[in-house]
Parts: sequence; C-alpha cells; structure tokens
Amino acid sequence: MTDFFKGIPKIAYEGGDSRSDYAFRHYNPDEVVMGKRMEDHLRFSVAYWHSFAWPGGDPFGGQTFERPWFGETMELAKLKADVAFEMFEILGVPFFCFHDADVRPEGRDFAENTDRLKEMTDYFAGKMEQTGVKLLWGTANLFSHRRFMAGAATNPDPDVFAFSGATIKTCMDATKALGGQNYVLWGGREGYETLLNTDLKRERQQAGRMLQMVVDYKHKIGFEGAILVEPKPQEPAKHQYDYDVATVYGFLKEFGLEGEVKMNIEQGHAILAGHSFEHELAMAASLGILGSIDMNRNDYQSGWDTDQFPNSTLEAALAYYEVLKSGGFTTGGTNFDAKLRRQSLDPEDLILAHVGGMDVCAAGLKAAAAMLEDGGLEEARAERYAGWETDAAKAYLTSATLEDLETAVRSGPITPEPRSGRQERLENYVNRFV
Ligand code: XLS
Ligand code: NI
Ligand code: NI
Repeated sequence: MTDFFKGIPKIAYEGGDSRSDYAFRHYNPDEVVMGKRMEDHLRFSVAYWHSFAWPGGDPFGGQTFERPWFGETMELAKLKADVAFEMFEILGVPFFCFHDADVRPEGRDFAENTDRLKEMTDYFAGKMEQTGVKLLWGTANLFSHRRFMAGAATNPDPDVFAFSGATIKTCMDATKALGGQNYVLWGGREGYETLLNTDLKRERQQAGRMLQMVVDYKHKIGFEGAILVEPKPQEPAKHQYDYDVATVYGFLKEFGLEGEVKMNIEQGHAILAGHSFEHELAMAASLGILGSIDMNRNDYQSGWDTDQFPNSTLEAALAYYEVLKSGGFTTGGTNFDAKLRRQSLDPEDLILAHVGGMDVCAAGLKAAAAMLEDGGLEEARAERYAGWETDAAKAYLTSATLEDLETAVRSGPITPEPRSGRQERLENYVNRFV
C-alpha cells in the first residue's frame, strides 16, 4: 500500500440522496439496464497518461503537480503503477489504458525502451492478477519524443518509419501479453504544419502501409482484440490526416482495411472537427466501425483539445443513445481520456474527477436506455421517412432512372408538400429523460 490516497474510501453506490462526495449517485455496477449490468455496458477505463504521467503543464508554464512517482527510474515507474492500481480499486473501474511512454522511463535506445516496457508489462500482469483490473487497450506514444517531431509513419525519414513500426510491434506484444481488448492508433503527429515542405500523397501512403502492417501482425500473433484508429482533425499538427470518422473510413477503403479496423471516437476530437460527439458515433455506427469511446468534454470556446472530465448528462445521453442503438460495446468501452485542471493538485481531485465522470456517464446511459425503450425518437424517425415504404418510392433507389422520375412527377402529378421537422418537440422529448 502507498499512502497517496490515504483516508479516501472505496467509492460505493449510495443513490441520489447521498450527501457524500465519495459516493456514486447513478453508477451502480450491478444494476441491470436493458438486460445488461451497468458495469458491462459502460466498461469504464482510466487513462494512465492523464492521471499519472501528465505534470500539469500548459503552453505558458510547466509542472504544477508534485507526485512522489515523478522521475526517470524504474523504481518510480513501479511506485506509479502501485498508486494507479490503488486508484482503480478505489473507483472500482474494470479497465485501464496506457501508452508505452506513460509506464516506463525513456531508455537510451530502442532496446532499452523495449526491456523496460517488458519489465513493466510483467509488473502490470501481477497487479492485474491481484486486483482483477483488465486492459481496455494499449498504444504507442509516437509523438512526444523529438525523433517524432515530423511524424511517425508519415515521417520524411524512413529511419523514423522503421523506429515507429518496431515500437508499435513492442506495444502490440505488451497489449497481447496483458490480454488487452483493443489496440489503438491515434495519429499523434501524422499530419503536417505546412504544405510547402510536405508530400501529402506520399505521407498518406506511408500511413496506409503502416496500418496494413499492424493488421498483418495482429493476425500473425493471434491478437483477438480490435484494431482501432482514433480520429482527430488538428493538434498537435495543424492538419491531421485522420481528420474525422468519415475521412478515416475513406482512408481505410483506400488501403483495403475497412473490414479490419474500427474507430475509437473521442468527444473532444469530434468538437474540434466541428461535429457533435453523437454525429461521429452515429457515422461510425452507420459504417459498421464503431469500436470504443474516449470520454471527455471539450471547451466549446477555446478551440483546442482541453480533455476535461464530462459533466453534461444531456451530452452523455445523446452519445450512449448511439452506442446502445448500435448494439452496445463489444471489445470497446468508456475510456476517460480526461485530465484534471492544472490547479487541481490534490489526490482527492483525481478521485472526484472520475467519480463525477462515471456518474454523468451512468446517468446518460440510463436516460439513453429509457429513450430507446420508450421508442419515441425511433417512432418519430420512422414516421418522418414513412413515404419511403411504398413500392414506388423503393423503386427510386433501385431501378428508376431520371426519366422515370420525370414520368412519375408529371403523371402523379407529384407536388411535394413541406412538413415540419418537429425539432423542438423532439428536444423537449429528450429532456423528459435527462
Ligand atoms: C490525444 C489523444 C490520445 C489518444 C491516445 O489527443 O486523445 O490521448 O487517445 O494516444
Ligand atoms: Ni484520446
Ligand atoms: Ni484527445
């Protein structure tokens, strides 16, 4: 036991009347929602990087957090792991996620990085065995070290491409060894700052080739989890190739990977792309590539990826509505890709941020399930598109030509009558459940 969280109790469900800060009011892991335990629906995961590796810096100032595990030794990396698993147990989260660079100090070279990752993988295996906490996904940090400043797979230097692929391999090995349920690729610096020095066509081909190698290696080692790409439109690069779900889908098609790769969709990235979270989820579901979610919230004014903990039940409800409607998570889950504000220095801030986020997600999930069970939105949608149920309309989408449409319009005669889209009515409907 470390003494980092000393005095903080294990968080339990106490219901809406609880006066305690250290309690769930909505998240009740065993409560059954639409035939499944809440814990199995939500599949919460803590992000190692934000909670245990991030020092609290911003573009104008460095470290604000003082953590006893900060430093570059393996002993400190293990202390960090001890504290992390204590937090997983206090929260009762079933999963965590990590990048290689979050869990081990940077080595002198690739070989030392790999040895250190292996040592930490073994250490995690023991902790996972003791606590029952599982790995939702693993990933490689191919963006922090200066060698990646011009990208990883999309780098103009083939040495960086090789180093990146080799690193991905070691991270996939670690993920498989720990029984990870997914492997994620977020394109850290896979983009460009200026077209003036960039061969865009070549860089996209390099990225496509790397992803093909990842998929080949997954099959080769018999990794049973899903390969997930996480779209983001900008930051750190001015333009990122994996802009949003629709863009990534086009990319997957181009490289023949649409049946192999799904999406890890992050709330904040959706907002940066000018979409809503539910838009990205609905788009992925409609393409059959909805994998997992990075839950957070973006500041709607700032224009950068603020990675705040979610706190809007309405937004969570609209997001989980899409998840539930698509059949719910299989290998995916709800990863809190969210960090404290840099003034939130205390151990309890870390706990309470997650407690609030978990509760908002649980409340959102319950509201989403109630809406689906009530069926009001789906009925309204069915009614809106009911005209398409006639044989004549169905033929428009199969055999009809433009001449046939002209004949139909003239002989009907067809004179379209506009109808209300009933948006406010539906907004009011949603608010009844939130
Ligand atoms: C950064 C991304 C990152 C990925 C994992 O914006 O969200 O945290 O989730 O590399
Ligand atoms: Ni993310
Ligand atoms: Ni992000």
